[in-house]
Amino acid sequence: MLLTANRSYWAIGLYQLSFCDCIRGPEAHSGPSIIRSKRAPIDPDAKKCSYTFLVPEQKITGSKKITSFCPEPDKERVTRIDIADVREVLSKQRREIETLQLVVDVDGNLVNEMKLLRKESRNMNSRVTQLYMQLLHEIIRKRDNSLELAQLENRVLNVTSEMMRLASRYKELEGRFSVMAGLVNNQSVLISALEEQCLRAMGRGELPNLPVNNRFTNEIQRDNNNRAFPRGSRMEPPTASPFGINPPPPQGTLTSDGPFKDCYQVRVSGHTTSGMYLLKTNGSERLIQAWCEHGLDNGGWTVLQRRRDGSVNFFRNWDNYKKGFGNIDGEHWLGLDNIYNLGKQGDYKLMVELEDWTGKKVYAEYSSFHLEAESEGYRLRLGTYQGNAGDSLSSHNGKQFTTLDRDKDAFSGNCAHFHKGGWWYNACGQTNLNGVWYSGGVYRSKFQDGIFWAEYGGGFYSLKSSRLMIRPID
Ligand SMILES: [Ca+2]
Repeated sequence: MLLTANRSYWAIGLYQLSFCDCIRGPEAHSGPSIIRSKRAPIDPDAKKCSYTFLVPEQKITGSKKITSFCPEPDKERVTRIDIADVREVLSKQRREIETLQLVVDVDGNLVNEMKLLRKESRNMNSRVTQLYMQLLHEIIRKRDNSLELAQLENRVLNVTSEMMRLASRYKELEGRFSVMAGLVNNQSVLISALEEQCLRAMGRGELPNLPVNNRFTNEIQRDNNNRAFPRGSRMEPPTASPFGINPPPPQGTLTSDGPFKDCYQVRVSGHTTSGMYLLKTNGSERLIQAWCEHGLDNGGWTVLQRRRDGSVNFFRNWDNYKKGFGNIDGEHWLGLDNIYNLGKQGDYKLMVELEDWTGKKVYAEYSSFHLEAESEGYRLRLGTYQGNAGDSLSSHNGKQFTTLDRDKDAFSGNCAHFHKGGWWYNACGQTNLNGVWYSGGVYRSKFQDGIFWAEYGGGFYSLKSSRLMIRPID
């Protein structure tokens, strides 16, 4: 056994032997028996000794005799060397242990670091997975967005092309409308010229066999200055319509007195029957035929405009609106010039009377009313509203008059073209009492061109009848 031990063990064995076995008998050992050699008798003084080790036989039966000779040199010196060796070995082992400890420590740190790195790596993996999913989601979303964008682009393209088509169609219609408006204008001019011609012919007595009666014509006179109406006398040789059509007999008759400055004066003079009367405004030599309404609110109202059956076309030019047109006992427009001259005479108020297709009548009254001169485009000047029709005219207050051939409105186009009338249009406005008369009130046009009063019936309900009337303020 001792033969196979390492060096350190061997050295330790020698150390023990050197202190114990030289003085004790072989019986004290339980391990190998040590027998003092016969050839080296014990001599207490002698430093030299030899021992015989008896090692128990393992495989070989019987004891094995090992003879060892202690070295002759000094026993203590050998022991120091051994101790030094042992110490060196111990020191070396300690260093190795320390080195190993250091290595272990370093390894421990490395392990910890490795663990941290692994943990971080796992976190990173998780984060990368998350980012990947996000990216994937984003890609899918973008693809969806791209699809939506493509669809939207297609729709925009479609709408754009539709818009271009409509714009082109609109341009075409606008061109046609301009042509038609020009035609209407020409016809209006022609009608005016023919009317003038007829009146001149009548003045010269060139029209044969005209019926003679004591009634006025109900046609508004274009140029009353050409005709001498003797003051205080009955009407001049009556005429038929300049166009050869005998009009229905007017409801009112003229009186021998007059002309009057307005219908209020007619009323004050004692006339209580509504009808046509001859007026002559202050400072003007022009005689005006006008309808005086005496059946409403104590009478004395001078009618400026009347609609009731669509018998007169109101889509006319500036000159027509300036001079007036229509039939005094029916639909007519008294003329901007006449209205202006009337308004100059004093303080008037305006009454707007409206009737719907159920026969209901409503009114809007304005506390003051007058027009500015033609140079100001016959600008409308209104007072405050009261009534039960709602106020749809105040928004036109301060506006100039616009016709199909004279655009004074605030709209980029001409409101008269769209509303097919003449009015103090704004852009374009809340009322159009000179628009197209639609039987039943239902429009037959895609334009808002009926006789409407927005506050009563809305913009797409054409009223049955309307009247504009003025009377001096009470
Ligand atoms: Ca305009």
